[in-house]
Amino acid sequence: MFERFSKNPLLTPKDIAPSVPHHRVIGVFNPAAHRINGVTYLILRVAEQAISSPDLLSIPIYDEALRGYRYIEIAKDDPRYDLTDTRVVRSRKTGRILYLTSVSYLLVAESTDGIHFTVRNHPLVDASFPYAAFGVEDPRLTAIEDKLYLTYSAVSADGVMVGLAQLDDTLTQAEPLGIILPPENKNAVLFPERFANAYALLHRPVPFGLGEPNVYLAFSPDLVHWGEHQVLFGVRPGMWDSVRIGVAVPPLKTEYGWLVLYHGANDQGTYALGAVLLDLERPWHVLKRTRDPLIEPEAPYEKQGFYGGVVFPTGAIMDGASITLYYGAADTVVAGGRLPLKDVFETLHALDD
Ligand code: MAN
Repeated sequence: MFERFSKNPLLTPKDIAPSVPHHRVIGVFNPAAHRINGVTYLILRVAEQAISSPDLLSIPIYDEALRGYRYIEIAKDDPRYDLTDTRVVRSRKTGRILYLTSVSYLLVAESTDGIHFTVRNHPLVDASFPYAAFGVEDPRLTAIEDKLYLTYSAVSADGVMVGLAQLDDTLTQAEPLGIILPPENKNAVLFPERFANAYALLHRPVPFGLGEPNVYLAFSPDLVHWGEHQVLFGVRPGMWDSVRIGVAVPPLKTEYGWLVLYHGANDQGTYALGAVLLDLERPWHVLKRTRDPLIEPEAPYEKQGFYGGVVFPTGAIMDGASITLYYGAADTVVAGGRLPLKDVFETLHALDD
């Protein structure tokens, strides 16, 4: 049912100049999306690695005193480290993540046809933001009462947490409003409307001991202080979304309810897309959920890349009868396509069905 754009991938690392000369861009992916007055904006996640000798990994970490990066060098054959997941450096002893292998920042691109994008030169949000020395990742953009808000993952030695920023109309300035959820939490999206005056957010904490990574709903009087946390939906053992889930794009208002697209991963690390439907007035009521993936990695650029087997939508624009989706493929490129609403509703099942 998902119709990929024939021009895919829309953006690749070759389209982006590195932010410093001795870095190379290894990925442009997981973009937030928004359309104002016929212009489609994407806020791209750009990932860079430091160029180093082939037997070394040189890890960029933002240093406030330097107002730039410092580098930690790791020999690729050092037995203390496990480098099997291309995205992270793990301790062999504890299995825990010590560093990321790349640093990410956010860059704006714009287009009048939604397909051909011009990329700006200056990062909108980068590792100099609070708690982001390891980088800024996976932005989501929501317009609420004509103001633009960006949620993103801030990554540092303290963990992965949710940051909030307000953007101006031209997407040239990001004003940090603070860390709104502590580690580990990711994939936070704001609803475009308030409920009885309260702002609403979906987010995905990762419990360390007991519990699974469930999607939560929370409310706030001011966008900064969040409470009334409640579990909405979780992983499904034995299914394509058995290991991890997270909301993909801000909730889409439809006549049947809030359509919430979410990504899920199985034990093979394959990322696909599903959906739940929430009640319009009482979004804590999950009405329906899809059984099989709406989109899964099929195209070569989704199957192969820095981290293959990933479709990761982060931007959506309602286009009449279909949703235009922008997504990261294989943690390497930006792709897009159209998902007809009718097909999505046909695959949503009542929860007790
Ligand atoms: C996971 C992946 C990476 C990401 C880190 C930190 O390992 O999603 O792409 O960089 O988490 O958020």
